[in-house]
Amino acid sequence: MVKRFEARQSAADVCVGGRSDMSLEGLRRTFREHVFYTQGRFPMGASRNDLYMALAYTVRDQLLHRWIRTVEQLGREDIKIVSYLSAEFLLGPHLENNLINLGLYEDVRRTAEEEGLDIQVLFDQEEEPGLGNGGLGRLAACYLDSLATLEIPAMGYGIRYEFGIFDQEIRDGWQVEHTDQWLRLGNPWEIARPEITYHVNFGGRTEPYEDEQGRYRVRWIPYRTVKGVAYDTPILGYRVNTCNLLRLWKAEAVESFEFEAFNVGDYYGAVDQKIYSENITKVLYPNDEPIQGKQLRLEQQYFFVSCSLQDMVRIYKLLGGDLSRFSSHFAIQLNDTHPAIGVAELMRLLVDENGMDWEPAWEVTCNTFGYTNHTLLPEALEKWPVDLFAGLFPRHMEIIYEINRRFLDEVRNRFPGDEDRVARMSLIDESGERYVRMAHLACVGSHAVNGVAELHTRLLKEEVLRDFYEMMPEKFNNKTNGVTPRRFVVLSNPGLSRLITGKIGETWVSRPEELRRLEKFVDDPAFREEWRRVKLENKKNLARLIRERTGIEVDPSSMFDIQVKRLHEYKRQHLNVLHIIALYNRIKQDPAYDVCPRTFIFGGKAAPGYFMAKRIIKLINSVADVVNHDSDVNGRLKVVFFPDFNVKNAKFIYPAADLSEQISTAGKEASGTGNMKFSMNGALTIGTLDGANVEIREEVGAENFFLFGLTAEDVTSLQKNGYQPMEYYRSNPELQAVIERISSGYFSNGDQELFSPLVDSLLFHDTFMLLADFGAYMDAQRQVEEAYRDQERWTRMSILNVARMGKFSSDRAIREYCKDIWKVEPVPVTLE
Ligand code: GL9
Repeated sequence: MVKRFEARQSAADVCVGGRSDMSLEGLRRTFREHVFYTQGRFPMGASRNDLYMALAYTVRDQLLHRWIRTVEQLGREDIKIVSYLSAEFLLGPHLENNLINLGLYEDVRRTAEEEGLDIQVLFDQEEEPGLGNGGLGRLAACYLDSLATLEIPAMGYGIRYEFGIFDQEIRDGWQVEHTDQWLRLGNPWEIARPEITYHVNFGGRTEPYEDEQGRYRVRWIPYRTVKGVAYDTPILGYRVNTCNLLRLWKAEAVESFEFEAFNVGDYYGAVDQKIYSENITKVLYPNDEPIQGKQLRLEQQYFFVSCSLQDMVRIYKLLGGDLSRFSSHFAIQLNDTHPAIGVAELMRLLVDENGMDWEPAWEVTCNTFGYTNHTLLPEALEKWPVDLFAGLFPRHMEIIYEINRRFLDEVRNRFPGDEDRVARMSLIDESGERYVRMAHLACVGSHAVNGVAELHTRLLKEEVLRDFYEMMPEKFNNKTNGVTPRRFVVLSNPGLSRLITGKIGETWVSRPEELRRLEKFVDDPAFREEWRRVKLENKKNLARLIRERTGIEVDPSSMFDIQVKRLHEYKRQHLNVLHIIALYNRIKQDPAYDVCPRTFIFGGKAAPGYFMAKRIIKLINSVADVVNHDSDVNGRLKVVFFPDFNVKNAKFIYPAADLSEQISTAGKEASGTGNMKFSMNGALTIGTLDGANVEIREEVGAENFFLFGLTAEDVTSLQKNGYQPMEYYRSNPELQAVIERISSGYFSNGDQELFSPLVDSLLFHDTFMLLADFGAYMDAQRQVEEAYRDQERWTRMSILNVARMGKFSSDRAIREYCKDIWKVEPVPVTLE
C-alpha cells in the first residue's frame, strides 16, 4: 500500500511543463500496480480488458494533477468560464488521444511493449462513448479539445446516456440495430461525483404567493422529482496543463420518494419510481433530426439543462458572486435548440428561486446565452406541442408566455400594424395545433446567434430566421465549423504527420496555418513519392479492416472513393450509387471499356425509423453484391458498405481516401465536417456548393476541387418554378438505363418492388434533385478519373489540399467564438 502511495505521489510531482516526465520505470510500476490493485489480477490472470483498464488508469493518473489544478482555476471568481451545453458529445476513444496530448505516446508504447503487450490491441479494447448521432455531437467534442488546447477555462455539460448511438450490423444487406452497451466493462475515464446532485422537477402546477416584501411571486408545485448525479470526464488540451471537464448527468430516483412508498408498504411502487426516473438518461435518441413530440426526449433536455444551470448558479454563489453579474462569470453556448429551454430555466432560477426582478434577470439571461443553429431543414426545426410542454413544465410555460408578450410588444413597436410578422415571430406557433418554437426562444434569449458556415449563416439571415435578422441584425454572426487536427490528423494519420513534421517541424499541430509551408515542396518528386507511399500504406490498412469486417477484398492501388456520414436523402448517397451503376452499365455494354479502377466505400447509420435511408443502405449492398462478383467488371470496380461507422473506425477511413464525396443538395447541409476531415488527410473533394464545401474550395483553390451541380439559388428557383424530375430523366439516356437497371430487379433477384419506393420518389418527387444534378455529377466524376490517371498531378493537388486546410482547425473556430461571442481569454494553468 505504501509503495503504491509513493508511486502516485511521484507521478504528480513530475507533472511539470507541457508534458509528463515520468520515467519509463515509473510508468511500468504504476501500470503493474493498477493491474493488481485496481483490477485485482496477477499479470498472468489479467484479461485484455484488465490490461486496457490498468493502462487507462495509468494514463488517467498522469492527467489528474492537471485536472485538479484546472478545476481549482475554474473556482476563481475573476475569470470567465465557457459552458458548452449540448445534448450530444461524440468523443470517441480517450486513451490514444490522451497519450498524444500528454506527449506520452512513445513512452507508453514502449512500456507496453516491454510488458509484452501490443498497444494497438489495448486501444482496440476501448469502447467509444458514442453519446452523439453525427456531426453536431462530434463538433462538440472537437470544440472541447480546442478549448482545452487554447487554455480557455471551460466546461462541457451534457447527458450520460447509458446506451449511446446503436451499433450497426449489416445482415443480408439490411441495417440491424443493437444496443450500445458502452459501460458494460466499466469506464475508467469518468469520475462519479455522487455528492454533486440536483433535484429536477416535472409536472404539477404553479401557485402565486406574496413574499416577505409583499411582492407577487410564483412557486412551482411539481408532480415528481428526479435526481441528477454528476459524472466528470477530463478533457486535456494538446501539450498544455489545461484539463477541462465534461460533466454529464445521470438520472436517479430521489430517495425521499422511495421512503414514502416504503412507508405505506408499496415496495413495487418504490421500485417503479426508481426505474421511471432512471429512464430519463437511458438512451440517446438515434434520429438525426429533432424528434417531435416524444415526451421523454423533452424530459432529457430539461433534465440536463436544469442540472447544469443549477450547478453554475451553485458554483457562482460559492464564489460569493452577485447573480446580477452572472454573465460576467459564465458564457453559455446552446448547441442547437436542444438546450434552449435553458433560457426559461435560468429566468426561473433567477426570478423564482433567487428573488430577482424580471428585467434584470432578463438582461442577465440574454447576456449569458449564445445560440448556434445547425440546420436549415424546416422539418428539423424543433417545436413542442404546447399541451405537452405545459404539462411537463407549467412554470416554464408561463415564463415563455411572458417572454413572448414582452417580445411581441417590441415587434409591434418596431413594425406597427404588421400582424403577419408578429405571428411569424411569435415563440408560439398558432397556425394550427399550438407549438413552442425552440429556435425562436433561443434567438430571443441570446445575445448572439450563429450559423456554422458562411453560406449557412447567409441562408439563415435570408430565410429561416429572416424576421429575426431584420429586427436584430447585430446578434447574427458566422462561425464556420472546424475539426481538431489532433484526433483527425495526428492520431488518425501518423504516417502523414511524421512526413509533414519531418519537413516543417511539429508546430502545425497547434498552428495549422503553418501547413502552408508544405506548398514549397509540391514540386519535389521525392516528397511526392513519400506522400503517395503514406497514402498507399493507409489504404492497405483500410483494405485489411474491410476484409475483416465484410469479407470483401479490395485493391489498395485502386482509387478509394469514400462517402461516410449519416444516411439521409439530402446527403444523396443514392446519387453516388447512380454513378456506380452508370459505370457498371458502360462495362456491361463494352467489357473492354477503360474504367479507372475504383473502390467505392460507404459508411453511416440510418435512423431506425427512416424508411428511405434504410432502403438506400440495402441498395448499396445489393449493387455491391452484383458489381463485386461480375466477371466483366473483373475487380475493376468494388463497392463496400463499411458497417458501424463511428469515431473509432473513422481513424482508418479518412486517411485512406483518395476522393471525398460531399454531394448534398446545395442549401441543405449546414456545414459538414467530414468534408474537412477528408481534405486534411489529403483526399480531393467532389462536391456541390453547399455548407463549408464553398469555403474549402476557396481555400484549396478551385483547380484542386471537383465542383458540380446546382447552387442553392438554382435549387430554390427550380423549386419555385415547379421542378419536373421526369424532364431530366427523358433527356438523358444514360440516366434512363441506370434507373431501368434498378427497377428491373437486376440488383434484387428479379424483385421489382424492393427499390420501387426509391425509384418512384426520384421520378415523381425528387425533393433533393438528384436527377437535375446527375449529368453534372457524371461529368465531374469523369474529370476526377482523368486527374487520378495522372498520379503526379493528383499528388500535387493532394498536397495543396492539406497545405491549405489550416482554416478548418477547430482552434480557429474556437478563437472566433472566444473573441466575438464569449469574450473570454486564455488562462494558463500552473502546476505548483
Ligand atoms: C448538423 C449539420 O447537419 C451539419 O451540416 C453540421 O456540420 C453539423 C455541425 O454543425 O450539424 N446538424 C445536425 O443536426 N446534424 C449535423 O450533423 N446531425 C447530426 O449530428 C446527426
